[in-house]
Amino acid sequence: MEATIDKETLLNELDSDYTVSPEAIAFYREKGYVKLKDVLSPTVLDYYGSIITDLVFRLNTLIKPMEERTTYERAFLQIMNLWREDEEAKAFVFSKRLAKIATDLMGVQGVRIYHDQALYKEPSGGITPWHADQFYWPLASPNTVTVWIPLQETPMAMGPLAFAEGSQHVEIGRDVEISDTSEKILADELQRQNFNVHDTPFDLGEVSYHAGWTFHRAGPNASNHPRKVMTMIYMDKDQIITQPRNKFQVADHAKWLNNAPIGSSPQDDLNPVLFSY
Ligand SMILES: O=C(O)CCC(=O)C(=O)O
Repeated sequence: MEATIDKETLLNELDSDYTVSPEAIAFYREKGYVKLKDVLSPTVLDYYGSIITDLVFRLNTLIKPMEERTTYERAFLQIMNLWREDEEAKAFVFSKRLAKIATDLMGVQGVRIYHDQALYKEPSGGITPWHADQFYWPLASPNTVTVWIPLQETPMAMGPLAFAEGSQHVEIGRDVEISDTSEKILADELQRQNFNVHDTPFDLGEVSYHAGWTFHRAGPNASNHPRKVMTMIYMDKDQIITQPRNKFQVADHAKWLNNAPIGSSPQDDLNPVLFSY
């Protein structure tokens, strides 16, 4: 007989406290990322993972064969702002547990959601080229962070997320969009400057948080299963919107910030505060 799922217990877990150690906070601030174990239980990942997967396959429009896709299109199926599509996905994305960790790592008073995105690297999916996320965002301060949540154990063969340690502090390649060019330029430059690359598997329940200016990449998915990942991007709740500096930021300003005035803070309807002290 199938065990019944107690939704109350799942929701309680999503809102419960996770204590981030001072060591983890110091590590994040120095290296620009941190990996944390046992953040979500297998039950929560399984339950919300299947809701997210259903949404990904319902909303996905990228159906052309791998060999006809660009490098970016080969990297993953990318479905954004699931929280606005489904109440249960919203409960997951609005997890206070995950938002509080983001708040504590950045040392701010609270965080807003910028947007969420599911990133499903299909079997035979290619690399995610080196890049830094904040290149895409018209936001003033570097207090932005993404939680990367694998919905299954993620061995090296599936393309776990890898980080160039401490790269958030250097202003290299900050004007390059994610592409074969960013992969080449940044791989060369990060190696020339002797950055250590942290590339290890993720256990089930383990998640990473990386800062908006930390360079990161992922290998291809050489397994026979999709690498299912959910992500949420948080920003300091007092973040200020800046004049877009490239065409991607113009698009982000319209899509994720509702064209809120330059110089103002993001607005509550599209970018609600998910945790605040
Ligand atoms: O999942 C991936 O392969 C890339 C993820 C990423 O770039 C991000 O979450 O910022």
